[in-house]
Amino acid sequence: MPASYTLRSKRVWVAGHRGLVGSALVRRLQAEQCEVLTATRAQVDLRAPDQLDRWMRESKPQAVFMAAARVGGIYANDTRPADFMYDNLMIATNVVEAAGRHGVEKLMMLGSSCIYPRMAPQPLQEDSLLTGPLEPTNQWYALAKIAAIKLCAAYRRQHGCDFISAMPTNLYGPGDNFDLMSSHVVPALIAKAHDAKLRHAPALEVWGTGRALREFMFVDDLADGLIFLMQRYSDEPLINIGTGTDLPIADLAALISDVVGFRGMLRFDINRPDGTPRKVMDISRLTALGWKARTSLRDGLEQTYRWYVDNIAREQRPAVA
Ligand code: GFB
Repeated sequence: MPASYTLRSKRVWVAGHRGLVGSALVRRLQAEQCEVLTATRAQVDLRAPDQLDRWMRESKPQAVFMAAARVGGIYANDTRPADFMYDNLMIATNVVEAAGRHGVEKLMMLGSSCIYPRMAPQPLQEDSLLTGPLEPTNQWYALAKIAAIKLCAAYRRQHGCDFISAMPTNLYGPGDNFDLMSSHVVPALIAKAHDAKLRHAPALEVWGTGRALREFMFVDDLADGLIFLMQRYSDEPLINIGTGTDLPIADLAALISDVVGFRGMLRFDINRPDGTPRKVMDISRLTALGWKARTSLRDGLEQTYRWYVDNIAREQRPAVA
């Protein structure tokens, strides 16, 4: 349902402002003539309802982008199920409940394409939610996010809160996490390709078969789309946000090698999991509202690599594959 909500002159809280998505939202909100509110973990632990209640009473946000979450790539999700489930359940529950109690006008919950069943028809439609078993490597994170989406729907129904849920596809960009054991594939391959180039290594190690298919969206495009949805979307069903285009991980690795200037081979480690065989979003609901992503994958990777060289690589010793 198209809606009209303005951020102008509002107090807008970006929960999770230091993360990949939160920092892109803070950048993009500079153009909206609103007051951006942020809270560090030292100020408020979002898992602690009392701390959050106090902060909400003092800060009085009118709109909330719920970008705070414990996130990570396939290895982190698979090996730290308790952290991923507990932290995300607690953070989402507390923020939604506090937003409802303190009269927040509008809240956007952010999820992920991994909430959809592992074998859901592709492209992934919003209606596929809860129609089949989840991907085992990230079911813990996915379940917490599904609970968060349903919580927003429940507050909407019972209390009339204008809480909406947007589901981004796999993301990348400046400010990403480049730690090899907890990162997603794009920052991992950028860091490994850069390191392999400097060491004149013969090969770049890529996890899995290289055949898994993924869609990638540049985080500044995402921030623009989320602000568009905050202003234009007001309904219970979740809404996908992506590019609608995917590619095999092997092709992504070849493209990243080219962007980084690594000329060696790709070596696939099939002892590492592929995860979901394919994840590409059906973006027809979003497109019908009149928004689409602008940055090509190559452009986005070039910007991300430049950010990595300027901000991370200079500070670091060589990465380990
Ligand atoms: O980005 P990624 O960790 O997350 O992995 P998921 C995507 C694909 O890239 C998988 C492969 O098939 C990986 O095996 N890959 C290849 C690599 N080389 C690497 C590497 O060096 N590092 C990493 N990390 N992957 C996550 C979920 O799933 O996606 C989260 O676990 C969340 O819950 C997030 O939904 C968006 O796409 O598999």
